[in-house]
Amino acid sequence: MNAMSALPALSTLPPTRSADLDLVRIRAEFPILRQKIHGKPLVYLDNAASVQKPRAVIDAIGECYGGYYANIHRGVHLLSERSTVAYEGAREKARAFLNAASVQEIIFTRNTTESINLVASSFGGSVVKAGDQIVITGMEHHSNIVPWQLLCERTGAVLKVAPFTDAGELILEEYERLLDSGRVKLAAFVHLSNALGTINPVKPMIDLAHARGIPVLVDGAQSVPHLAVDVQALDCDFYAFSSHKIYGPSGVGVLYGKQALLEAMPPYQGGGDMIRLVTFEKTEYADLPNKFEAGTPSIAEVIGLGAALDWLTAIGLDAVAAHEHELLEYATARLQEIPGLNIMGTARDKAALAAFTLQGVHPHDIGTILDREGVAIRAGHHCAQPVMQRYGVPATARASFAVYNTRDEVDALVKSLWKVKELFE
Ligand code: C6P
Repeated sequence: MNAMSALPALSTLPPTRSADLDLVRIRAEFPILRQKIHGKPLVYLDNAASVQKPRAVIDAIGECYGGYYANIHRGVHLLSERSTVAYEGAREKARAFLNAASVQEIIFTRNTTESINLVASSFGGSVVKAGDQIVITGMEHHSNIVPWQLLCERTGAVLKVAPFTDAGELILEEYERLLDSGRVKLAAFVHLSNALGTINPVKPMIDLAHARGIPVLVDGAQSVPHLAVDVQALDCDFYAFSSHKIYGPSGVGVLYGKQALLEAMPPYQGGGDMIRLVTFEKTEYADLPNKFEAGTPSIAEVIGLGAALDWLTAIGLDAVAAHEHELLEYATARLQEIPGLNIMGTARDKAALAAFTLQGVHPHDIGTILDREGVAIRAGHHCAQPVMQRYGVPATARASFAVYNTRDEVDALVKSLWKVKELFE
């Protein structure tokens, strides 16, 4: 019996059912989803890498460039004023989205990576000394490893890594033990792992650090599109995310930081817009948030992020989370029907992504064959090589879900994987 003849019947469950979402309407808002790839309907399951953009975001960017674009904060003319109002309006939307106390706590950067580098360079550079320690976890993206390694190289500090279980769950006692050294200057960890899907217990992790006077940075690159985040309730000191993973354009990131910390930190980069007064002898820096936004920012893209946050808020993150959880459960059950398929990351608290290996098939081959079926997934180490090393694999295939994905698409993924099996048997 070959693999195809073993193909189980496709789902008898309603294909686009979701508790609270009108998926037909939501999907219609994404022009890119209408196309065919290699003659097959596009099934886009690479959302953890970057998610597609709804019409509202595409239009907001077009309206800016087509209607009122000019540089911000500088001009006395009307277009500059209008662009400035829209740009600062997006800052208020980001503040409200994270429930930050003030817009002064919202810094626009290029992406999560730059947000973390800003903290490593500015906070780390001024606070961390030789012999100090930074605590991260074993499931970090390279963006939350390498900036700290660079800081350690510059200062003589030491990076400490809290381990996780085979299921992909952080070992909280080990994390706590690392915090107890008396030398930890910052704990920096991922909210939602891009390689495993694990949702970390960030609130207890923050509280454990704060009980020892240690500030915390949370890498929220993957969490913000899937979970409601309230930085005041979490009480984190820094929170970083990228616009392109939350239905907004690329080229924009957000760094939330508590005002007192940001005020005490030196600028990250020097240039225009971050100053109050410049002489050749001395420069006085601008107030927050401008102190950390040197040079002309990604104006239209920041405005596009504002539109994305409005769009997602209107749908409601609770409804998004419920729908995606349903998809995850369905996808997990269907994937487990495939012999030789091993899901990596089975944490009890897990978001809608499935990373897996298939016995005898390299993940890149899986990705390439799936592409011919119109199914876009990511194959590789997902910029989380230590996670691959932890499991002794070079790479995984990863299907990651967004609000617009359907059970039909899970079925298409599973059907294509049976084809992969057939080709390799
Ligand atoms: N992960 C993925 O396919 P940037 O590139 O700066 O927007 O985001 C970096 C980043 C930081 N932390 C986490 C947890 C991430 O998942 C990412 C980006 C993508 O998984 C691209 S490697």
